[in-house]
Amino acid sequence: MSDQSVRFETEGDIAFIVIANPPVNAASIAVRAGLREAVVRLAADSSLIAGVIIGDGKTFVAGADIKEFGKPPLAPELPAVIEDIERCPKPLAAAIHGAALGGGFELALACDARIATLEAVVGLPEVQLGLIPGAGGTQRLPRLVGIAKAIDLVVSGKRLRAPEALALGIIDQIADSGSLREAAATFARGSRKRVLGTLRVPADLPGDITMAEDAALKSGRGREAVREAVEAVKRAGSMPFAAALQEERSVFQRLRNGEEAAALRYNFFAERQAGRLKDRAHPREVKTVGVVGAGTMGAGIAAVFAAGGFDVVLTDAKADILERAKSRIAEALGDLVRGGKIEARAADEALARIGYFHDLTAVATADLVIEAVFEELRVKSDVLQRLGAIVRKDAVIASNTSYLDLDLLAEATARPSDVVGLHFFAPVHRMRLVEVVRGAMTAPDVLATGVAVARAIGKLPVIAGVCEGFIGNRIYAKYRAQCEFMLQEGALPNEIDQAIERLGFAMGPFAVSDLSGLDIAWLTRKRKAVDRDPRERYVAIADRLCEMGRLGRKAGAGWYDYAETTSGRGKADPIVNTIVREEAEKHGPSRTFTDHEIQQRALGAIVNEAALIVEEGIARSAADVDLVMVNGYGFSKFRGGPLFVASRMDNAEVISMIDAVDQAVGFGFKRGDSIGLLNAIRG
Ligand code: 3H9
Repeated sequence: MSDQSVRFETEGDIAFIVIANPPVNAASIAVRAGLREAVVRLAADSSLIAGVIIGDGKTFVAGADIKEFGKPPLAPELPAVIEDIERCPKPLAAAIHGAALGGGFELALACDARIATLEAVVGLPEVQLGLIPGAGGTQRLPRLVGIAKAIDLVVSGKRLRAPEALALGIIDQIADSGSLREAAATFARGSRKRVLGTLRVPADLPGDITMAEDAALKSGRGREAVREAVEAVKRAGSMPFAAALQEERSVFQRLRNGEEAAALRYNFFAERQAGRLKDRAHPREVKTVGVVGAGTMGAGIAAVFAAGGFDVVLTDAKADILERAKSRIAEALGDLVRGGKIEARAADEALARIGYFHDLTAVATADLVIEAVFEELRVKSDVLQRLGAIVRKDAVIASNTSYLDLDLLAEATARPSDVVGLHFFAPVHRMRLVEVVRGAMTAPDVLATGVAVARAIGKLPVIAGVCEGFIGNRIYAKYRAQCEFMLQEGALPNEIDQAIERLGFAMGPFAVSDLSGLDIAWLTRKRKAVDRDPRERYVAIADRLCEMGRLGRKAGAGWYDYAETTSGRGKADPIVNTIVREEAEKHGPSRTFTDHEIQQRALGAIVNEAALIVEEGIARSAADVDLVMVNGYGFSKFRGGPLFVASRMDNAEVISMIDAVDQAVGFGFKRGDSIGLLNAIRG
């Protein structure tokens, strides 16, 4: 072979076509060209009777090379290579270890047999990248499992383990990892050509296809990739194979060039970069996790670590809080079971892994201790000071603070190099994000431990530096303030919330505020009132609501009225609107806002603060900021994140957005290099 991305090896009468394109054997151009050459060679060599396609390294083939997607396609394209494999007169078996995903699985489906190791996974995750399978997956898979099951698999992107794939007839045999090569060779030698395209699609039970279609469209409401995937799979039952393949290809190409696919690709690579450390320090070993404080956050943290296989020691000085934590943890684990995240047995095992103690010294032997006590500097410092003395010298101490100065907290322990921030989001068992906060003194292996444990419990770690609110809460505060300024200029809460939801947030800021309660922010404002510079713009509307006892959903009223709601969504309330108008009159001439104006002001505030955060080194990249907004603040993943959205605008529009924010903030506004930030995304 001209390139070593595909090796051609022979053993007796069998050819081994070995794909060697680290790290994940993506089907890049060199792989496709190499495969094509190998198939020609196999067909032409009369001493060979069959072939095995196998991956070198840790996996079979992870799919098409996603890095090639933003560029014009290069021949030979994967569908053509797959056609060569199907047309090869000699049988080919796919020997699968690791993952056969997307185009990698489609490659295996073109082979005459599939042998996999027990740990191998197969699947078509293209819909999660805003695509449909583009190399025959929508046509070959239904010929093995029927249309209803194929709709489910393609739309969910589910990664099937080998036993499940065997039961569905997707693979033909499971082999030990040590004998995969030989098992596949034996299978290939005994195989006849079995071209899936020539098979009839097995009949589904009446109603099954409609049910699968309804479920798919419900789960992916409004998503073009989902709608197209359903249609493509259904064509396997209504259109000749070759024509359906062509149709699949043209839909794939169109989606590939679309905005959703671009956003999801961006997100895919951002997730893989997040939490990656340059100094390659080894994390400390963690088996037992101590959690101090058994309130909502502490109980949630205990639940996710137990579900992740760690032993957990949960402490709280108050008996009633510890008791309440038991039911909170059971609820969280039950929720994970209902959501299909863990099995019922795993939830029972997790419960058995948690010990409950009143005495703080119970955490003395833990490898990692996370404090999750009340968010107040004095309270947290006091606990951390005691932990510094109690906790083993080689253990890591973490704080779940969401705002406070981690360096001050670390000092309290008298061993600041052992301290890292682990900022979880509520509800802990549902929210993927963990801000791993690096203090000035945090040792590299302590930071690495924070990242490693977050990953081990299935969370997405994003590294943040120390400042008030870290990445997420600092940006959120500026964005929220901007939304309140708009109230003071005449926009109504529901108008702002609706515009913000159309921008991509799952909920607008006032609906969020009602959900979390207005009281904590009110207390903070009162505490900070003495230090406030009178030149700073201040909006008193929330204070007035709090004074009226409108503390949010729990009080039946806040920014909205919840008296008659059954859906959880409040009704716009004339009382609130009157207060807003009164405050707007005091501020100056009030006016109406368009959706677009609201969105620009909100986005401008986010972009500018993100630029400052990246310049200050609090966040490592724009992509990290978007991951935080998507995974911690409900911004739509399908739109990439607020910065990705802004990166699609032209510079003049971005600058006018920031100018509007500047004008609204007035005193104290600091401008970041927004264009530089967005250029990093534009590449
Ligand atoms: C497709 O196939 C379309 C077809 O239907 C049609 C074609 C015509 N391409 O995740 P990791 C990189 S769409 C390029 O940390 P793990 C990744 O960026 C594709 N690069 O490893 C990272 O690079 P770096 C459908 C890829 O062991 C490195 O590999 N396939 C690709 O935790 C390690 O990645 C998928 O959606 C790729 N396809 O997990 C599968 N995949 O080190 C996507 C990975 O420079 N991949 N990279 O940052 C995965 O799910 C996981 O990577 C996998 C390994 C499970 C394979």
